[in-house]
Amino acid sequence: MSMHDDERLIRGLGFYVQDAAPTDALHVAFVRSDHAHAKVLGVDATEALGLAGVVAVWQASDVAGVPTPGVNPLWPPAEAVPMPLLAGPCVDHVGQAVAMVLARDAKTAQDAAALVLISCEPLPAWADNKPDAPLTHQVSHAHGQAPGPATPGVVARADLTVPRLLAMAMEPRACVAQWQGDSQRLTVWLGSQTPARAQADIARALGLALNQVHLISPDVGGAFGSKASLSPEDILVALAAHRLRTTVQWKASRSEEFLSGQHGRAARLQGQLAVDAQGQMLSLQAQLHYTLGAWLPYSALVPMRNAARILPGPYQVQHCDISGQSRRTHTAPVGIYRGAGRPEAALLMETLIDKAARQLGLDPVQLRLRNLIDASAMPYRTPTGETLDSGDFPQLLTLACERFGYGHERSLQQQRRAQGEWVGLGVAMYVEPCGQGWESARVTWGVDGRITLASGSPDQGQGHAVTFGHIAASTLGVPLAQVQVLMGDTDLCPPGTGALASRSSAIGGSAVLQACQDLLAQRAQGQPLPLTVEARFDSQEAWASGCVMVRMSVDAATGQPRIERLLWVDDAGLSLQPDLVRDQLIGGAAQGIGQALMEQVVYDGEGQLLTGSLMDYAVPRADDMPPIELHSLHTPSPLNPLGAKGVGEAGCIGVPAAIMNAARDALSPLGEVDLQLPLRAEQLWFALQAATPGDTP
Ligand code: SMO
Repeated sequence: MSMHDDERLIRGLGFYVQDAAPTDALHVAFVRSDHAHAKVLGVDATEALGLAGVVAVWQASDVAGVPTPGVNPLWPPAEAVPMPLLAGPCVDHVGQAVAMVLARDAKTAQDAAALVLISCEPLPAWADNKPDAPLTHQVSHAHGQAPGPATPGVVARADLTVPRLLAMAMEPRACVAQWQGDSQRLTVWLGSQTPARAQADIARALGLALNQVHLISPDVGGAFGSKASLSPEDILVALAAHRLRTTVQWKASRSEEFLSGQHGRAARLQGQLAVDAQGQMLSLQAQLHYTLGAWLPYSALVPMRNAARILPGPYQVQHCDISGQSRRTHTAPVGIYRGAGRPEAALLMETLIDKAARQLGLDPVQLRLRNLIDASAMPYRTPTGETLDSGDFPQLLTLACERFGYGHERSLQQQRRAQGEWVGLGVAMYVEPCGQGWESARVTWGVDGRITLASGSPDQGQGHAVTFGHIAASTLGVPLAQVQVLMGDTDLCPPGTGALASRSSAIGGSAVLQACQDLLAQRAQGQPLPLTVEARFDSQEAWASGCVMVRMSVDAATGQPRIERLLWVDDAGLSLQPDLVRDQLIGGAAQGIGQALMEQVVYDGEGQLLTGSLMDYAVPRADDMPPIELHSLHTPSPLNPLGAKGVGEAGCIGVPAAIMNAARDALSPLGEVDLQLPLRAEQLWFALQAATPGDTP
């Protein structure tokens, strides 16, 4: 990983796993299940093995007993759900790998895969939102005294479905593994957010010592949570290279990402918010239902846990009763995806607040202002037991209103409604817990004056290699060009947590700072070069926050929604590289807009995937993006020396909730309209048809 990456990447000079073209590699093709749930009666590879160039066809019995990675041990699931490398005795989702073909070239591997015969006996299957599916994990948070039934005020209720999504990294999964006979080591090229954990998981699966696995995560074309843990396919590629003492290569197609890549979200959120006649939030109750896939990636339980603990957001709520359940389905695995539960929390809370405001006849901004936690209350202990380290929520909202011209926008809305237009304003506030745990840095000051900085947190396009380089250069007082940044290589970098959950700048950056300060101190004491210092920075969670405001119109004839304005005030603490922060916010907003308006992975009731390609799954394009007006606050986090918080997930958290509120506000002349994400034209058009002839916006 070098500095000044944008130009290199844009010019096509990046090096991705798919660019690795080892000579004499065996190529892999997977035979995948057509059934969502079935007993595998037999796998017949006779014909496939007869094809010239086919080296092996593996099925479940060939990989039985291989240790596979488990889930995060902090939260053990109620039932053990092992990751299957190849399906057997049952297949548990459409697209699950049942057999693996190894051949001399990719085309032969694919041709042979088509010749493998699988016989199955179908079993009952189910997909998302089955209330009695096996319960794998649950949490509950109860706090405070529920208000009596006689308390005057309103109770807002919401029942929201959060679509299943695909992270849609530009680069599908790929893995190359090469056995080095002379050193008895396996080199694995894999796009990964967590190289150290991937190295450990592969070593354990293969029965190798940790240092016998060299994991290289080169340039990565997007990850967003979906590359935070290994796929069965990755382990199989490594296993084959080790067993056959050769080089093995696999590249997923886009369709394979839909079939067996990690999905995200897939939740149903039920909540009710009681607010007294003065607009004080009294009670928040919620039941969060999360779907898990056929097996559990390392962080599979995180989205539900996050949504439950974050739900009250930046508001003071006297009484909370929140429960969450995660249940298993016959679908591709569901894991973390940009936001990991935070978007669901914001969507439910912000929808409830707007509904309560309409019931009270109170402006939604006013209702929020009456309930926001004050900056003077920081650090603030939330009713779900979290500690907000810092933030100034009233100032966020006030600044957003000022820059948006909120009062003026409301009068424009009135004017346009009078002319028959459907126009809505949506507000959403959010918190983004980030920077949790630890990260490492190793910094070497060479005799030639050059600085080599190695971090445990790799870069998948966020650009934090540049941020880290700047921290080193400014701390050590050397030109940036003299700093080399190494990431994503377990031979060159110290073990670390990795780049996920918006943590790299806050803790990875702080580790770099700490190592550089130590280095400087040693140099001041006259220690001779070369000097190397390693640091580990450990932290409690820092809480970023923000406020998004949207103006949306809905075409009366077609239902087509149009985001006319999107203004956003984000507080990610002290900003280290404003350009990179801006780019992260805009990228996150694009994904948030996709979630709000168009993206949805759909299974039918029997677990058949109906959206298996980009023909069926819409992602936002450049012309779907509105101009985004960005403003920021910089409330420093007291938890790290950079005062930094996270920024990576913010767009997916605040933007969909604000868009949802804008759409509901636009249609509010029709009464309370039940809307669900994604807000496609069809749904809005149908809602408009409910208008009686006399109704006007
Ligand atoms: S969803 Mo993120 O990469 O923790």
